Amino acid sequence: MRVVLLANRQPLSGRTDAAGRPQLTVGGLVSALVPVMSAGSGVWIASRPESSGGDGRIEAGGLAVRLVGVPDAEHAGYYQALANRAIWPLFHSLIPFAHFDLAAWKDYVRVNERFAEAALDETADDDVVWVHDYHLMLVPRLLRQARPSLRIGFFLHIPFPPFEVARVFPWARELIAGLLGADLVGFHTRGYAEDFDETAVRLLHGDVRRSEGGINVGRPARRVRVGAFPIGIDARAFAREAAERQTEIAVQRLRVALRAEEEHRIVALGVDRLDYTKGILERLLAVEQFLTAYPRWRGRFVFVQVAVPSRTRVEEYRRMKRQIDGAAGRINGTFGEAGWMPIRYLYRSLPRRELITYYRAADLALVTPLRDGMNLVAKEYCATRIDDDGVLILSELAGAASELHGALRVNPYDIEGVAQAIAQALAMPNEERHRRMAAMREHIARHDTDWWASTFLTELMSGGLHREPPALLDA
Ligand code: GDG
Repeated sequence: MRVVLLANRQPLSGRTDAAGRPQLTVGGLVSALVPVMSAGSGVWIASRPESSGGDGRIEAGGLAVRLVGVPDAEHAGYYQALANRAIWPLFHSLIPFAHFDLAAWKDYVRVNERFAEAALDETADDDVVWVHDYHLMLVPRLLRQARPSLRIGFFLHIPFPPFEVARVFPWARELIAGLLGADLVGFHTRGYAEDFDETAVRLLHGDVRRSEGGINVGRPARRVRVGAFPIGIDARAFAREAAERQTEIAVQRLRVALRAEEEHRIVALGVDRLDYTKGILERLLAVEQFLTAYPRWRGRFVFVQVAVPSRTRVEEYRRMKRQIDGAAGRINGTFGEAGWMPIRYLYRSLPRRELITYYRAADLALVTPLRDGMNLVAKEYCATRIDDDGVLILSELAGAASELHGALRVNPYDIEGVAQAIAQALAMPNEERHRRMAAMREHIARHDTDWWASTFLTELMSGGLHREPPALLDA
């Protein structure tokens, strides 16, 4: 079976690492799908603005990529204005961040048409098409209209919002009808799948009826299956790289540089794209609150925040960066001393080995998004803790909270609650830390990227019912 995969962003950054291997672009979707696509014979279709080269094909690192050229102005409307400034904030239930613009919507429609045309061109009758994420929600319907018998899957990497939020989107009916062109629509959690079902039925009433494990569309009815497929990571690769001698040495060096051993300092870590959904500002305020409420930890607690630049041309992101810079400076100014600064703030993307070094060096990870489809950083942190040590503090508003029961759960808006969770993590007995981490590692190892992709694709091919994924999930 050949998979034709559609995702806005192409996975190859165009750069190579020291060993000459192609470097990947940073982001959850790319991290998850590259292992799937580099193992097979399929093609990855992505967009590229004309000024960056437009139409093209690239093959590297076992990946075949077809690039769909898009005029720059149209790309800006589709990507910056509609996908990133309208759908992204709204689907994370952050309504005040959302901006709606008819011209941008038209660009979105046009780019979705371009993707559908490229997919039809690449796809033989027995191939399957797997469409990804919120940039391409109209594509399944366009493909269904052009080729009714095609196998089409869609996976949404971000949350699906409750009906009352979804209906705010001025073209919500078109988006939902777009997705209903698929045979199978997948989400990270059962909660998102249920919100989608409810939204579809209430917005498109008459044409759409609920059925066990999915939705019936039109008359005679065509069945669209809807299910939860929590995304995994390449857990084995993370564990292997974490165990390498080179990583061990780097971890020791880093802990020495942070004076973690010599002065018994605790190292806490946050890793995110710099995005307002990730709750970085609130997390800094929680660190400030922790140092205020538990003064005995001053001088003995270091919080490292890695923030990867993202969507730097969007105004909301620039404003948020100024706020985060300001808060980090203020907290260091208030508490810092000659030999100790509570916050180390890295505003750049780290090479993968360095990222793994930070994961392994951290006594606790603060993963506190305001809303997050899944959050792979939480899973990666656990997968690298091959010593079964370390504490994960996890937002209950991240999809990952449905699976990672060994984490300390927090409400990211509750600054005092997060500060208390830090204190609880620091007081946790060794045995409890190990037990919690071992359970999470085992779950992550069993439900890895291969498990996720094969569960989705098997379901897409089988045509059976799917509501309960094999993993145990909360709503
Ligand atoms: C979307 C959804 C969902 C981060 N910093 C560096 C770096 N990263 C990598 C991490 C991880 C990925 O980026 C981030 O993934 P997340 O899942 O945390 O977040 P999003 O980018 O928002 O992803 C999310 C995901 O899609 C998958 O469905 O989980 O909810 O929002 O893999 O390792 N990688 C490197 N250097 C860094 O500095 N090399």
